[in-house]
Amino acid sequence: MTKFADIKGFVFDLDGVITDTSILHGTAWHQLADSLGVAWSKELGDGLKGISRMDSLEMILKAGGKENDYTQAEKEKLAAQKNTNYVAEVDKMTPANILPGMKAFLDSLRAKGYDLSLASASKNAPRVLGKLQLADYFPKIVDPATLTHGKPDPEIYTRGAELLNLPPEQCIGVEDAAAGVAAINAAGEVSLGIGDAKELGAADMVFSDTAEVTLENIAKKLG
Ligand code: B16
Ligand code: MG
Repeated sequence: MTKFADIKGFVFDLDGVITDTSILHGTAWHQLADSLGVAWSKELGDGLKGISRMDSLEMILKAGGKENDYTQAEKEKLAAQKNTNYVAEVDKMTPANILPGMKAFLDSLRAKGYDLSLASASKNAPRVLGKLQLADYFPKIVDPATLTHGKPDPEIYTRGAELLNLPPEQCIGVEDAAAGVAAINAAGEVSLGIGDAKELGAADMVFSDTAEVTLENIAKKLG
């Protein structure tokens, strides 16, 4: 098991970790599901966390038994419609939308010389970081458009460690979604989950809230 002293870098998820765009994603998908006549549920919304835009649409259509009702071109139009609604909300974001403690945590990582990269499935990640005024912290962003597989496949976290030129076992991956924790584990990194310990039970360590994520607390858990 990796010791705290072995850790040299952090690979971050964005949505649900640095800011709560998961609510905005959920609202925009909920709107689309309503317009398609697909019944919405909390479980359906939670299952979309960390899942790419097109895979999310597929999951919604499947939940409503409509997976064969649309052509690829029509699906792309639906996904674009959701994205237009989502981006309109993102553009209202400010640094006040950074989750509790996360700015201080990023500052402490920088001060201690840890290297950072971003492993978000979101094609809107650079835009979101800009709105939060955090773009400077993340010059190294995995481009999700270049990936073959989405989370829970390890690819995005493997690439996140490669951007840092670090072996995966020297990196901590930070996630709010079960699919993301599975991706971190499969990439061979140390997984830090933020959220419900039951939902994120596969993580090496779980914090119930972003405010608890500090280097001191990580060191305590990792030993
Ligand atoms: P976009 P993460 C993920 O971001 C979201 O959790 C997920 O709900 C969203 O569908 C996905 O990004 C794609 O986002 O439509 O903006 O490209 O959690 O991996 O940072
Ligand atoms: Mg997330």
